[in-house]
Amino acid sequence: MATNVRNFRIALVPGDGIGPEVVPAAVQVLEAAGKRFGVSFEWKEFPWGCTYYTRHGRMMPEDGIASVRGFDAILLGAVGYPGVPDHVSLWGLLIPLRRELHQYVNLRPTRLLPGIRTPLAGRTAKDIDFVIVRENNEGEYSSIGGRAYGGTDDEFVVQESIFTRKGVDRIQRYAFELARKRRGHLTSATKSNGIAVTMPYWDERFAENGKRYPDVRTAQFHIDILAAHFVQKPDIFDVVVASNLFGDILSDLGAAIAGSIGLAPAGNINPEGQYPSMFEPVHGSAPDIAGQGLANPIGEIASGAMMLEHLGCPEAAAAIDAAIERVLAEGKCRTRDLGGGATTAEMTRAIEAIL
Ligand code: GGG
Repeated sequence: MATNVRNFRIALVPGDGIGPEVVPAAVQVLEAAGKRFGVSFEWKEFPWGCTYYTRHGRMMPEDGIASVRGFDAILLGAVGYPGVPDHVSLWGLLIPLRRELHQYVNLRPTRLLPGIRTPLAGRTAKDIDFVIVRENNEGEYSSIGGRAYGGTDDEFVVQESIFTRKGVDRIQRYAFELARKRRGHLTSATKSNGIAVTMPYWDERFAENGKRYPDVRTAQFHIDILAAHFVQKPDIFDVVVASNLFGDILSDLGAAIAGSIGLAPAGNINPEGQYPSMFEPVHGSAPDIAGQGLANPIGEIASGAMMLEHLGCPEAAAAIDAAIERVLAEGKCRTRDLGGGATTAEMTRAIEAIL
């Protein structure tokens, strides 16, 4: 046991569906890693989400953002449940947290782990190892727009995408920096043939920002063929930078080729550290299996490892990742999404036991 214990205050937002099942699993594993590496946690849970909505008519209290603002980080489960429209739940909780805490980078590592079968024939772990850098604060995720002539034959809706110079440059530069630390290759997701204003602008800034990084090799693909390349040649990718919507879609596809969306972690990062960053699995609330103890907790646990890395505890983070890899490589403990019968609790205990 280390002597200099570091303490972190973590806000827990389990949210909806399987969120309240996988967040405690991550806490259990983080506690175990903390004991080994001299890290302690002060957890505070915020019971926000769709159940809160049914009681209070909102997804979180008015001062919700202010109450998590002072924490070192936030660990979130999932958002959304039948009965509350998806756009209401997302725009009432996840999106305000990401935006008001200036978490403008959504980091989504995509890796085929040992012992996990990819649906792509003939591919192994060395072929699937890339990071998606998703713009997280603007782009196609926008509430600017409206409806006119409602209920008539002339009815129409308009929604504006927002691509600011500041927003595009900071996400692209973050991705260039990350590529520099990895294998030195960055792919940009575009659609500048069909989306004729914002995407040519995205491409123009990509070319301009790239001038600062002559050592990083670049590629650029329209999102449609880029999706096909994820399936047909995943080995060409190192870092992929994408707008908010493209990055979201690509990361579910990435998780699928890496064997299961239940395994995929993510970090909503405020790189400047002026606001807490927030960690959450890529998966959603999975109402179909909620409450049955069947959810794979690995996406949440691996998000917890990303949180530790972000907080400056790389050894503890690496130990959690190594424990996950060992359990998966051994192949004895498998949740339903991986073709097995293990429960959330059994998978959590297997990872904790290694730590
Ligand atoms: N684990 C977070 C979660 O519930 N994600 C579901 C989802 O649909 N998120 C939308 C997004 O990431 O933009």
